Amino acid sequence: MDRNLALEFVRVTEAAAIAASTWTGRGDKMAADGAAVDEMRARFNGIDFNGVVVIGEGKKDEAPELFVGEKLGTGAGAELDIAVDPLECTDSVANGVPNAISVIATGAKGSLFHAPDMYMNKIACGPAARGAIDLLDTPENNIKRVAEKLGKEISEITVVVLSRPRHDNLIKSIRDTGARVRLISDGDVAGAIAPSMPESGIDLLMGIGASAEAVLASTAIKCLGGEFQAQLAPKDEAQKAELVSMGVTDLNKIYTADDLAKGEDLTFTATGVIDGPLLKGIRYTRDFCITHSVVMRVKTGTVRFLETWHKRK
Ligand code: VTB
Repeated sequence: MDRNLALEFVRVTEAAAIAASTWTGRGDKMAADGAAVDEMRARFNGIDFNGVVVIGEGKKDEAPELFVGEKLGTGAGAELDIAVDPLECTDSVANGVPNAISVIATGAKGSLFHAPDMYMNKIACGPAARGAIDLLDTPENNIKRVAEKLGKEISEITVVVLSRPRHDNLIKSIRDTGARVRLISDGDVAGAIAPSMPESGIDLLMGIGASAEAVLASTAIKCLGGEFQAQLAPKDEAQKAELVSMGVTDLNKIYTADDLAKGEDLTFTATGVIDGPLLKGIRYTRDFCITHSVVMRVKTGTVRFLETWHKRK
């Protein structure tokens, strides 16, 4: 039977998100991340699949759990590449600001890009603007083309950008065109997916974020029909050498969502911790903890939004 494992993985992101949410606003990002990681790992291992973490919490010696190369699942069933971010936006949870999610992407063995832990320069748009973006072109030209394609005025275009000093010039060039900038403190997984969500109010993502987030976002962008381009941005010679040792020969290559997440056998599962453009965060009522999740499957093109009420113990 062709099972949609992502529907089982949603229990994993729900549990990780709930665990992380108990740390919202407490100023302790390590504790928030630790709670999500422990919960995610424990839940994974009750599911019948044969997974290997290709994007995780770090190398084996840096991370006790969900490290790159770690095997997950009972070992029975499909062989899968697993990319996880048990808590995307640890700082946001610590500070109680928007956009944190718990997220899992899967692909057939060998399909997810084994991203080295470094920055990538990124641009993403939604389905209606496909063909209008070019990472190597100026922000001005990209915004003009996207506005034209969407039938909008430039002043109606909103670009989401991570709030970082490295983006000062980018932010200025975007504002100089007349477009709006939506700054986010963290979370360019949801940021990259947002232009593909019809009601996000976001037309583009631009700027530099982490490579792991690029792979995670690619699976969802493929499912939703948007477009994504990214280029590795090694910060020094040591990182360049790391890429060469991994077999990356073309350091200028522009990776598309298809390069980062190959084929159709791909899933994306996420649960909101704190409200963001993709998902609502966790709500507590007297008797229930309410989670909001999304489950996407590229093969069938299904996007399921789930609201789950968990009885509080
Ligand atoms: C981004 C952001 C993440 O890392 O990818 C960022 O989306 C990149 O690193 O939520 P810097 O913080 O150094 O800019 C996160 O903030 C955390 O993984």
